[in-house]
Amino acid sequence: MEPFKKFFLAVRFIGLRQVLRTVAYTGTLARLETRFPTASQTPAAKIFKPEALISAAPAPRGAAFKFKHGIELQVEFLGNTAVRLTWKPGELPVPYAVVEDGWEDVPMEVDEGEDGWRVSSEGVTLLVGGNGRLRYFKGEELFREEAPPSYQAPIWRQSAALDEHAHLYGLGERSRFNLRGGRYRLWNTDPDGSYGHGEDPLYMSIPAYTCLQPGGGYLIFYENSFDGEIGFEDQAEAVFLGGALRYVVFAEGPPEALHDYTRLTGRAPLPPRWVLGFHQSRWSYETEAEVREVAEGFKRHDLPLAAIHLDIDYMRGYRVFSVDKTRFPDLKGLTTDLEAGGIKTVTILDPGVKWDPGYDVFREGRDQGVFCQLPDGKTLRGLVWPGWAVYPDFTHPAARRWWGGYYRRLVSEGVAGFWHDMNEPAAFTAGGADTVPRATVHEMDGRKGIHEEGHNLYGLLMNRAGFEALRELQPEKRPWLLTRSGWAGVQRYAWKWSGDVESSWEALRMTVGTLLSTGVSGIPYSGSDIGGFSGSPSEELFVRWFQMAAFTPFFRNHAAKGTARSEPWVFGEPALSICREFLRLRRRLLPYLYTLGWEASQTGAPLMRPVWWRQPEERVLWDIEDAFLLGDALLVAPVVERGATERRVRLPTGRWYSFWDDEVVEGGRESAADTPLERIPVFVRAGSVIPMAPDIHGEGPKLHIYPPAGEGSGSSAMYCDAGEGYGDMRVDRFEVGWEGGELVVKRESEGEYGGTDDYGVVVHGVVAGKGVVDGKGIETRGGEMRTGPFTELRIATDD
Ligand code: MIG
Repeated sequence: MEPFKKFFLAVRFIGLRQVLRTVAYTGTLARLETRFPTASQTPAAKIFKPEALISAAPAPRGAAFKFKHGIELQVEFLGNTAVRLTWKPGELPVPYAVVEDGWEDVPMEVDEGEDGWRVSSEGVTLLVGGNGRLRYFKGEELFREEAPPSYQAPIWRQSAALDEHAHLYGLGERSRFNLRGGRYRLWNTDPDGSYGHGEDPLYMSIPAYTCLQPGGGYLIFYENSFDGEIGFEDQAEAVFLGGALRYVVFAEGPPEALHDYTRLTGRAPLPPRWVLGFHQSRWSYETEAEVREVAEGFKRHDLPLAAIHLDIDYMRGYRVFSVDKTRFPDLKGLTTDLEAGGIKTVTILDPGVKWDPGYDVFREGRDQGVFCQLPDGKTLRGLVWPGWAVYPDFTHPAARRWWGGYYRRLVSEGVAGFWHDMNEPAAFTAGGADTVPRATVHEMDGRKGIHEEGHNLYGLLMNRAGFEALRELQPEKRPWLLTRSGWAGVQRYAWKWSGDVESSWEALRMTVGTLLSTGVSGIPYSGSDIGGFSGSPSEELFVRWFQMAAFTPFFRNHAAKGTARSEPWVFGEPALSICREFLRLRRRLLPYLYTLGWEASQTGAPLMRPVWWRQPEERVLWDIEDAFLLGDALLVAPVVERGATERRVRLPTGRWYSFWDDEVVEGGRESAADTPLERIPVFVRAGSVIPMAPDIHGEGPKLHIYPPAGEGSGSSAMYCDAGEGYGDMRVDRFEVGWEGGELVVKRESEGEYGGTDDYGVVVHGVVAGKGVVDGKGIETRGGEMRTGPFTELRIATDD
């Protein structure tokens, strides 16, 4: 954007006074960076490599090596296929990302061979060369090879060979999926209100990536939160501006590697079930009356709605944890009325606390010494929505407790969930860095550190503070937080939305990749602003975005100030009817989505998965960035082109059914699918059982059965519980297969939750005849039958 235009836009959004402050803060920031340089800005003159091995000795779970120049390497097997390496010098990380360090003992061997030391488990052999070169083998297969790393105090640099076919994915939130050929900064950044394809970095970086390559890939996680960079040009290169060089290599295929990665960094707990419904938001619904009107609109147009979000204008002068009483005179009354209509209220929270001695949150925080300070001991003063503001130091346990204490204020007003924005942390500047000075001091839970290390942890720990507070405040409820920023492990506390994506077709296409990146980085719940954030979408773009979002874990409509209103009815017909259909479909899919949520809590698998997730050996799938799996059963191919009446879809090998008309489509090749405005291509994997809610309330779940091909079989699950709290649960596991012309569904159940004892069964793709439930015949009407709990259901078919 031209600077001139940018200036006027800024004045319009934040006012002239705030724009002038922005100019002032930009100057202050530059001065502070010069006044308090960090070690990485003046690194040591000399670059050291391990060069020669001095000593090697077995150590718990592995071995310890000493090289020249004081360089040390520690190797520890966490599991049979998970090995952790730590190069020093450099401080070890405060283990904010890690929840499980005590893994079971692994049988191991350490011995010296011709080509170096071997440290092996049953699964992996690591070969440590005398010069510090590392080679990783699975059996005979070399799957990773690292050159000796280099240390230029305090900076570590490492490079690893890349197979010419290797594809790389992850690194948190990125504006593309396949990362090959680019370099990516590890520094959480607000891209200034709008971003599209290729923008880097974004709000959430995570130094973990998955490598797919011929012969099998791996996942690597660098437990180092310093500013840094990872690139995948000719080689995989990693740079960290401080700390020890510590990383864990998980030598398995994607689902297993992510399982182990999330064993290390934690998994997302089940959300309250309502969160899986549709959310309506806007910056901002500014008054109570406006919110009521929106809720009314959803009711009038017969559109199911789970939640309304209140953006920053509900606050009094952007003071966090306050409510503007002129615009929201009775928030409690509002949330109570909404709740009566089945709608929850979510409010935004920004970390910046207004510098205002007359404001209790500021005063109390100052008295407790929980705000970030500069190296000279002065409280850091930054600039955000409330004007001059201070930043809680979430790396301080006292700050987390202090901050968490305020959620009670909004919870008692009936607020059901919280939306954490601006937690990169962001600050207003006129170009350049838009955060706090790099030398800002952090408590780091007693270990002390600077912002260069604490920056990427800021969002993670703000979410931790909120999550822990809500657990304590409402022990009978499941906390729900939505965040913009985070780091490894943030999945334990919050869902992630992809921020200020532009309203364009390119951005819609990119968003598939962005959400997939987030998912393979360990965060199972993500979503984007429907229609894009920073712009007013056309009806067609809005509809296409809505249709895709109906299959993403987080399903929310949101847009920037100054854009056209975009509630589904604003566009008139046919958009309204199409949105209604997809809202209903979403509601029907809730049992399936909820089951996937449970799976994520057990295995770490994201709800939205790359199409290669179960078939990573199919190389033609590695480049697909415009389609995704929802669980293993559904494949969604959103329409990301204007005016498209058909699109190409490549299905993984195997049999699939069109979700809309049960047509059989054989995978393993590309085919064309029709894309009239009211549809996007969706396919179901043969052998799946999809639990779906009925269209109308009051009946039990329906099991939609998609028969496997030929001799094949398939297993699926249905998870149920009360949808909130920590009571009983039940999992039904289904096996589907053919036995002599009969379709056989076996069910095993585990857990005490009662809920349903009435199942509808719908058979797709074949003509279903009589059903036999545990030996007793049941009637079939129009391919559907109803049964109580069963162990075995045999269905005669015409096939
Ligand atoms: O500086 O709260 O990404 O969703 O509407 C902008 C106002 C601050 C950025 C978030 C966006 C939100 C907006 N916020």
